[in-house]
Amino acid sequence: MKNNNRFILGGLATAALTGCGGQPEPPRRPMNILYIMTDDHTSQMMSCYDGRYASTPNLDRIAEEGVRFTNSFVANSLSGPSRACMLTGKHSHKNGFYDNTTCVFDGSQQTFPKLLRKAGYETAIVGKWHLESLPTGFDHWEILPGQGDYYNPDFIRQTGDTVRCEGYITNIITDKSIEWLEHGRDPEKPFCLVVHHKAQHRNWMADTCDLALFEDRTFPVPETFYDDYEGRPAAAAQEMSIASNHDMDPIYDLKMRQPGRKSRLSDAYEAMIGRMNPEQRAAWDRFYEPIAADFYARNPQGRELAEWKFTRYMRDYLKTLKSLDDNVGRLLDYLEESGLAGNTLVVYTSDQGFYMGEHGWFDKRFMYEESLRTPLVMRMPGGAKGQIAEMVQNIDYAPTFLELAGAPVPEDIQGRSLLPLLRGGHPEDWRESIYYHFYEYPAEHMVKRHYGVRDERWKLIHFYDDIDVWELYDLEADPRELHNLFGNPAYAAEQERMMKELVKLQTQYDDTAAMEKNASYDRKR
Ligand code: SGN
Ligand code: CA
Repeated sequence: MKNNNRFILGGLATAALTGCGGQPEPPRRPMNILYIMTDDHTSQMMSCYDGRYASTPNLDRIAEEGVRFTNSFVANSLSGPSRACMLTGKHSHKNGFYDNTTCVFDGSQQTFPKLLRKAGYETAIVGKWHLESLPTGFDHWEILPGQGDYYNPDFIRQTGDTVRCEGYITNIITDKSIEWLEHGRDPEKPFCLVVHHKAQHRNWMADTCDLALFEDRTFPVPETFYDDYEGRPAAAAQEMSIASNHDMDPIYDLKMRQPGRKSRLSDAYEAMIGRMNPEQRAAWDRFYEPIAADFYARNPQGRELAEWKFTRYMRDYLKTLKSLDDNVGRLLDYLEESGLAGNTLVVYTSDQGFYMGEHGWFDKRFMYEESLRTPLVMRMPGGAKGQIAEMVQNIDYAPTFLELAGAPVPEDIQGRSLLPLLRGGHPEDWRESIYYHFYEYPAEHMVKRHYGVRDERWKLIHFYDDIDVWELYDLEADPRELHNLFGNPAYAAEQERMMKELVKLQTQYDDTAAMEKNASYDRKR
């Protein structure tokens, strides 16, 4: 066992502890865990991280009353893989869930909810699951099939039946979560409730009550919006460009529907709005029809079209986010009102970051900063407040929750407990770099397979499979990652150092398949 802590009591912490004065402390109840994760919510769109675009007062509340991690990263920037990393505390090559398209999560493997149950917790998950097999290790679950729907979504229940729920997804997930907290759980047990929101995932369909918001807002395009990808062939090969009508579909993504007009994804859009009830549909059409009529009448082209699409994308994302923030506020309020807040760790994060026009993109996948990073704020009663700058990763959540519960952390968990940081400590032996590996290729958005290492200042990436390209970035001099320094003799020492760091992490995490692909380094450097 590792990361043992002095609070381990084996199962429920009901025994008396000896305080520092030698006096027994009163029995302490293990802390509850509320883990809220939003799909595709990026820190550029969370006001405690970035004040330019969004206002997220309820999410910020968690950070204000607790901590905000300023260097929080994922291990594989995609939904299913991130969820598997989070549940197991292991990188993709160890948990077996590499990509969304070919994998089925092996639910017989060790996960933190299973270990929490052994420690006496009651566990539940509501919302997006996206791991193909059905959940294991949860006392209660209600999940969306696949990506789920924004309007009148179906839920798969534990009984095996699929039921349609009337309303807007973010409200429904919150209702179900509060319902379980209020009436579903065993009040005698500590709980771990996992709330997985479907918003902010494509295609950013807002609640009808939020449609009219942000229509007066315009946004300067990011500095890298017109990136030419020079020196970065993998970046040039992607299909996630806002400007491209193939990649970002005006009908499906931006709701520019007109009767008789077709596009690559218009049928998928018809199916989505086909789920709406007459009232929802009337509000929807009332809002988007005049915008579509104006758009097709003006028929913008070139940069005008790209920037118009960017504006609509940003507005829709913000509208969807408004509901998300409101609903997280409802959950926080419930914790206060029910008296649970004083003994509940609240975690808010996303399954990865997202591009909001940086490099001209939407979507994620790349090891570049915007999608490698993920928002992470936590509020632990009695815990530290402020910012935490240590590099943390989504494989760290599982050991954190286990340590908090007083449960042993199995040796094979690859993440490290964040509890010392949450208690205000700064362990000297904290990690100095993180490891990343993305596998979903060939696939939608055409982001090539790659792995790499990032430390405080440098990043080394190897794109492989049908390409063999190494990239090196100095994040201090080039935070937007526009200048690939790989092979530049002026940076040979840093390059060598980062290569050694990469091999060190691959060895530590036992990613032998990736190590075999390192051979090209010597040919290319
Ligand atoms: C869907 C989306 C993609 C997105 C993936 C993965 N296309 O396939 O744009 O990259 O999900 O997202 S859509 O036409 O179905 O909207 S993930 O967050 O679930 O990994
Ligand atoms: Ca996602």
